[in-house]
Amino acid sequence: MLNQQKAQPQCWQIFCSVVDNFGDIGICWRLSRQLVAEHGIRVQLLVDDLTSFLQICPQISPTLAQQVVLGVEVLHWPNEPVDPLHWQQFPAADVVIEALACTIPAAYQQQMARQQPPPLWLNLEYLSAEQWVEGCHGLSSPQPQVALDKFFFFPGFNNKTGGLLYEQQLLTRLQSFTADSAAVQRFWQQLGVNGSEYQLKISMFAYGHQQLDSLLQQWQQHAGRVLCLVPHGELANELTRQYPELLCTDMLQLGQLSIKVIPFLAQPDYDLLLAACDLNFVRGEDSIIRAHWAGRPFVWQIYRQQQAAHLIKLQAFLDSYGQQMPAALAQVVQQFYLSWNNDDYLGTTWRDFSQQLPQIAAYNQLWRQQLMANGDLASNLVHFAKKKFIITPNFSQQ
Ligand code: TRH
Repeated sequence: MLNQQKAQPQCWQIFCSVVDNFGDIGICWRLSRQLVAEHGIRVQLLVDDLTSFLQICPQISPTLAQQVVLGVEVLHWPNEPVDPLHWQQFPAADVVIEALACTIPAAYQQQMARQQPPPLWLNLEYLSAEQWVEGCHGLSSPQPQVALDKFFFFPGFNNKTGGLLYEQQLLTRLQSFTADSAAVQRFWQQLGVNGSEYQLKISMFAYGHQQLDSLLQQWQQHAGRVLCLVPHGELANELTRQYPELLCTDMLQLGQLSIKVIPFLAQPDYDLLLAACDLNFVRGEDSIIRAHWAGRPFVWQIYRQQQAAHLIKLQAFLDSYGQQMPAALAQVVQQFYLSWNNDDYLGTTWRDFSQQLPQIAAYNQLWRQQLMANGDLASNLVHFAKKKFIITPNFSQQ
């Protein structure tokens, strides 16, 4: 166990349990890096699945119980029941974040309660554009078992929420990348693609679609050449089952459409992919936000929940995103999103949607500006902590 000393800088612990896929660790990893790099905070990221982590961060050694990567102390949080003594010897940080509905161990909660002053306990929630979020953001919830308060911190799309994750230099990095045609060309070459051959380059990160073929058919007949890049994963497997040729060819050619399965990229490279493509299909909570920053048209496949709860979240997002769009454009966008998320036939909606790509791209630039004006989530968290925390000498010096 790492020895923590109560000295500068402030220490934050982020607990991350990987429920499924890469969104949980994707978000926690970005937040951790940013707190270290931009706020000088010492961060311990406790994560229960280092193998998933490795997918988005090649520097991770999945067998190490503790390691430091990009300044973040990464600690394996074992899933099996751990001796309560383990947690009793684990010093609580100044700020403890339970990320994305995970639950920190009871023995550790006791440890937090024993600490004087106790840590600020935050629950970093899932992303939603639903209106109730605004009323709950920042609220405290008493935890009688340890006589501590836990505060809810909600990401979101307006200034009544905690905002969205983005790094201070992100736009500059993306803009200098897209403005440097040699760098873009090198990027495509690394993926084994000649980018200039295609009129429409599409990245396709999705859970799958029962009528994907109706979209692929449209792309095969597109006026110009279309490139569809599919990262390794469930959709790539689905396509390979449908087109076994993908097993032995680098690039599948279907009329105007070329399909290429690409490796799962490290997070910073995935940002570049989103910026280099003309249209990005994204899924889950983290890639949708990265697609926003790329400033290109995007289509969101929301993570499915029981009893279609995700469709309420999707509608809330569409209402918020489309609020300042011309009505006709908002309708086209909404229809395509709904067909994409409901596994509907995509032929007609794609034709309408594709005609609006330039308008969507222009709108997305404004929408991005509006979102960024809410401040980034990491800075908003630090701000929130400063306000809520019984100001310690450490904190006030930051
Ligand atoms: O992987 P996801 O489907 O994760 C999901 C969602 O977050 C969902 O909301 C959550 O409830 C569920 O997990 C448990 O989609 P998401 O959120 O977009 O996360 C993908 C991460 O992978 C994101 O950080 C971007 C990253 N990524 C790469 O780093 N390289 C890649 O090549 C690709 C395609 C993605």
